[in-house]
Amino acid sequence: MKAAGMPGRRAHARPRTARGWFRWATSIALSVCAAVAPAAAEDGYDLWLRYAQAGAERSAQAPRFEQLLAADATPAQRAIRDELLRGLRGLQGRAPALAERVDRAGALLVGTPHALPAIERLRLDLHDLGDEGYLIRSLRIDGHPATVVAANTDAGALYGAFALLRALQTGQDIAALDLRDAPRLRHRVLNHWDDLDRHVERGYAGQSIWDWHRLPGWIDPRYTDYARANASIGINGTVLNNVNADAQVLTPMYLEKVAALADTFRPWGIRVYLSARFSAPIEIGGLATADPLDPAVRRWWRAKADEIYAAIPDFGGFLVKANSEGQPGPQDYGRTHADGANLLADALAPHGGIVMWRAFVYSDEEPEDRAKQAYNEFVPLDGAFRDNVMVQVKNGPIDFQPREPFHPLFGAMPRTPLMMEFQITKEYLGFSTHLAYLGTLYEEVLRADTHVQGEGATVARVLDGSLHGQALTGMAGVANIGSDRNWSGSHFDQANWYAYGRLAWNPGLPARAIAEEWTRMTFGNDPAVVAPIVGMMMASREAVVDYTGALGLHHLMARGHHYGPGPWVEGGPRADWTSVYFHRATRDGIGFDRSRRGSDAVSQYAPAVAEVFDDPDRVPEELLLWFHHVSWDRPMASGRTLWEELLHRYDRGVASVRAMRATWAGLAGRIDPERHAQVAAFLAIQEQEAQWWRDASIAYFQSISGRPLPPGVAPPPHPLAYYQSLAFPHAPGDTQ
Ligand code: BDP
Repeated sequence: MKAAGMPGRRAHARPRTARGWFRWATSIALSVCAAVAPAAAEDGYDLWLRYAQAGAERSAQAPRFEQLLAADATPAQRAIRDELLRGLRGLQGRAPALAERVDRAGALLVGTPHALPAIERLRLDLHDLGDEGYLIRSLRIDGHPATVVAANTDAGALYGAFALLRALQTGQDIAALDLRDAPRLRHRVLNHWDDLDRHVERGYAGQSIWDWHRLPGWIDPRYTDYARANASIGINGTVLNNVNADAQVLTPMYLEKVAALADTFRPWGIRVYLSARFSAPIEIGGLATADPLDPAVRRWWRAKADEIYAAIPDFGGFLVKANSEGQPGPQDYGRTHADGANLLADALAPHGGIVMWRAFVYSDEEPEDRAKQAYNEFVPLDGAFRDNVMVQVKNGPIDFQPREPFHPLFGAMPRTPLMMEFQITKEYLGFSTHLAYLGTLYEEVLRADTHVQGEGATVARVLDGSLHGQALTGMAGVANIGSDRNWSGSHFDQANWYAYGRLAWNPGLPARAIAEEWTRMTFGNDPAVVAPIVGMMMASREAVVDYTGALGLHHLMARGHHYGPGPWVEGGPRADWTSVYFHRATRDGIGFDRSRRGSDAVSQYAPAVAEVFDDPDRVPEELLLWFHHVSWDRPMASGRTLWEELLHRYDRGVASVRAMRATWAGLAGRIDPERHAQVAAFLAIQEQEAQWWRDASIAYFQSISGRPLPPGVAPPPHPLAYYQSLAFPHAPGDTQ
């Protein structure tokens, strides 16, 4: 990522000729414009690491770093030093001088006591910072004001360096710093759903960034920028390939490519992991079975792990999707998920690797209620997994819908480390064209109270291990990264990558604070820009919930590609892949009865939660139709009937998008034209599609409810059949 230079710093020599005068005057005029206008030609590649805007805004009196003391003996140390030089050059207008000792005001010391004697001499208390924490402190050294970023490891120093740059970028006062921070979760990983042919399942940002064909010979510089961006938000692991895995990635030819990526990421504290296909021993190993209890299968995985670690000594481990959506798994041999996970765990254990075994499972038989399956299959296995296994659980019991209750497995497996799986890519929230800030979704889930041990047993506390004393902790985010120049397909989708990383580091961070941080780093510190953008972001996810189906409705999207509305979807291979299975709308009412009188999914939650969810009068209205089948005429808190409330929410959602468009239009001239124009165009698409969701959904639900549209609710412009006839055979991101 290049840091844009400071505008208008060049001295202008006065010309002598008339033509020269004209050119001189024009160049002065242009440089004055450049000094006041927002930076031009922003294509989003620099993400939140632009290192420019805050510098342009900083006053000449602001303290500067004049000297940098940093070790450079290892690739990791050089990465830190170079990032600081790059960042400070952009932010301050000039880079600090590299120095070995402090001899003037404004020294910055970065590193570990071990690597940098100047830090060793400070005798700082680093004992509680662990392997990845850091402290940043303003102090005086030999009478000179200085700043130290210290840690026990290079990784900690790296995170500290990025935290310091963040403080500068967000316009914080750096004269009196005193920060200590360490990650609350140990494994903070991205899950790429990238296929080896560069197709990205549920990817809306172009192709996979992994150019497998040219690896390992060609190391795209983008890989380093990817690692920098991840390190800047604390991500320390990446699963390179799709959970619907191709066994080929475990062959020697691909492992060489994986090793090249691992080498590139290592200085940035990032380990690589791979999705392992459970039937790999058959497909690439020539065995007749993949039975986890078969000795030959066990030997095969051990040898495979040894082979991987010989090439990648810090390989992170395997992610596995087994016995889910047709993927092979231990149940094919009458074994359990624990048998399967432990097979791989045993192979990885001698090398320190872990298994992330997904709980997104459902059996081949049609379930009575798909929401109950993961709990039913996994709770009996609590305590049966090896120490180096984490069970990776999606945030809700169905599938990354715009709103779901928290997954009932959180809190229900006290003897098993559970890892959160969030979706960063917006499969169900408008692909990459809709503006939907997911920080609020993540926050809602992380703060949900499981009540498993009284009040305050939040999902975040299940994850950080404090609730049940787990040492192995983590979070996974399904990446939204692709080959698009702006990485995520849209400028605002970068915020979701950012928010995911910050919450994986500290699940207690407020979504609003993260949105503000990101906005400042991405669009600048002008309060007239920050406040409106943060306002848009904070309201955006609720808008999507409203225009796609509020009040606990879920799984209403079109079949297959999931683009656009499809509340009418029925038939096909499985009932639980249809919309009608989930909304259960009839002439009398709507909603999935998961109460004790229905599927009894409520009983998978702790009693204090179950009691609330079970009662249609107490369950939050946002989840009413998730847990209850109720009459269209049911009175709601607003005084409207349920039918009217649903209509109201559809209209409210569209109105929110319209309001976002107006806010954004008002920012013209304050944002660089390139990014402004693209966001404006995408918001126009979003408004159109929100309207489409609203119209199609109302047309459909009215055909079922038979209720009239109250005054003020516009009838859909087309008959239901029109919406049902729309087809999008090449919508992006579909499964192959
Ligand atoms: C669903 C996606 C599908 C994934 C699946 C999973 O539609 O493409 O393979 O999740 O998480 O949401 O395994």
